[in-house]
Amino acid sequence: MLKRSAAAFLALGLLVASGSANAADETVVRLTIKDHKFIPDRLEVPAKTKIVLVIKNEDAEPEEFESPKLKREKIVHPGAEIRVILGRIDPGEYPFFGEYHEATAKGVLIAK
Ligand SMILES: [Cu+2]
Repeated sequence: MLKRSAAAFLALGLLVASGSANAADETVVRLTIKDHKFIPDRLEVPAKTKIVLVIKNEDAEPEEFESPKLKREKIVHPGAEIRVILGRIDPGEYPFFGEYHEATAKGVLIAK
């Protein structure tokens, strides 16, 4: 009985360990669209690490997150939240903008 619970405990420990290792490998960065602007408009992320951008649109109109340099283009519906997986990017500056409100919705992601 004691041996069995020790084995179960060890198995659970391994599951938890591998789960947290995956999470640590990923950097989640949040962007909010409000009043046709990106908040924040400047993001710093670690280079060469898996980056996941979570973009929430708090406006009543759709917006399109677009960055030719990041090769991403994705519509965010009003009230919706999307995940944009950028993968591991090289150090540098990556401008982005909202295609539907380009005059105000702009920002830059900086990988260091
Ligand atoms: Cu577009």
